[in-house]
Amino acid sequence: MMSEPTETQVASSAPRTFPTGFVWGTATAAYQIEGAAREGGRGPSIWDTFSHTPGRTQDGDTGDAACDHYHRWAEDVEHLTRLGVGAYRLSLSWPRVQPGGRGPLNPEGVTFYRRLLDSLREHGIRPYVTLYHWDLPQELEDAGGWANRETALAFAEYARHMARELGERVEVWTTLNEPFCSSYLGYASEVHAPGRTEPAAALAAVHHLNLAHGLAIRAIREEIPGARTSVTLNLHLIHPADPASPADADAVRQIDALANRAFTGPMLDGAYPDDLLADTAQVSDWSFVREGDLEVIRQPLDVLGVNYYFTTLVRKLVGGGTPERADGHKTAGASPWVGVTDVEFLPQPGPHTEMGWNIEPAGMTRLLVDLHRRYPGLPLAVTENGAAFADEPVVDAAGRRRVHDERRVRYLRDHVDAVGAAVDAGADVRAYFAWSLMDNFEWAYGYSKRFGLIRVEYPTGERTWKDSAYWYARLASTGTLPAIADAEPLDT
Ligand code: IFM
Repeated sequence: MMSEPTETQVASSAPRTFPTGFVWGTATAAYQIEGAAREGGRGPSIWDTFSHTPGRTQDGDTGDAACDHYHRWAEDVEHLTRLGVGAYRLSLSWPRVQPGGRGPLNPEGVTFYRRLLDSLREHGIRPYVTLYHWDLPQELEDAGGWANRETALAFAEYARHMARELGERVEVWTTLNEPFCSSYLGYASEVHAPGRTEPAAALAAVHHLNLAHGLAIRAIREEIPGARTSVTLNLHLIHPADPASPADADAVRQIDALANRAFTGPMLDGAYPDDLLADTAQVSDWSFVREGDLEVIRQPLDVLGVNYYFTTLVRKLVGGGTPERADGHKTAGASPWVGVTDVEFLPQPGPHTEMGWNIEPAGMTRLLVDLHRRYPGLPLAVTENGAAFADEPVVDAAGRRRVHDERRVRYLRDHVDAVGAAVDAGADVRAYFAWSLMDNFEWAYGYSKRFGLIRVEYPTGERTWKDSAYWYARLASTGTLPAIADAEPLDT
């Protein structure tokens, strides 16, 4: 979403209380936590291939073992129960339930998720299920991946199968997580699987992901007429370097078109923006958009998922040269910004997280309020928000293992407060999910970045609650924003 620079948020003095029924949850994704990559009949995904390719991930890390959630899921449900969250956002591993991405299901994989969802329900935790969080079955990539229209059709069939198999266990069905990353980072800038540098394929991937979303929602609703459906987008809040500069305003427009409106346009407004098509005309004629596609893609949604971590600062590059690319995405590869050669992404003032991302809670308020104004009838959920910091465990005076992650507590406090400010301003935000329940495989960064409320030791898998977990448990049980100091075990 475009934005003018915002005023710094003023922390309120009275503890902030959220509306009754506001949902507190935590989020994870299959490839990042499950491990058991070659167990239970699971087939290979593009992330198995990518992470096993030398040089693709930090330290050559892979998701082979990850957090061993596949074996420790019952323990993880206990953690969620102790946290007192009302919801848990997880993703299904497509290659675990349908190894080839087409054809027969793998009963062992389906049983794994049935048990997990049943157990969550038994513990009073509502499952928000994402169908695609980046782990495309390798066989589908071998046939062209998201650049191939057939992948969208296969995804719709997979969604239909999952609706039949898992049915009412699922509270909210989310089709895709951050199609921005699946398309541009996977097919243009090579920092995500499948690691391709084909700008035209990236635009085809954008469209086929959008199409997959629409087809999947249709299929789910055919199977479960009352299903609640959603998609999660990592919308960019973009600032111009000079708010008075028309050139910088145009840079904001260009990035907004690629990062945001390439998805909200077809999904929520029923069309690709004209300026996006014009900006990328040198790369593609978009002839992969067929008659009827836009009608399929624009499906009514019950909730829009928003992932928010940082903001983006852009300037029009005048006079050529190599543009600076402090855009928050790994810069090891080619540019993800298809068709854009004259926009610079500027570093932002601190503080920053371990990912190098600037911390700007007010950006979250702005994003949610802007979305609400633009799509007034559409409920919103913050489906991811959190911070990577390198905090080490210590043993406290009582002999307990602790992780004092005050920076994460502060980050969460300020961002949850920012969500509250959006609610106060009228935005219809219904839920907040902290990323992440536990430390996990952070894609090309491997295990080097820790986002969890719960620390995970590698390779033992031992879990330790960080102070942020104690803090979040208080928030989830009271619906009132705890103080930073309220990050102690509940029994002290
Ligand atoms: O870990 C990722 C997640 O998979 C998608 N959203 C951003 C997170 C942090 O980078």
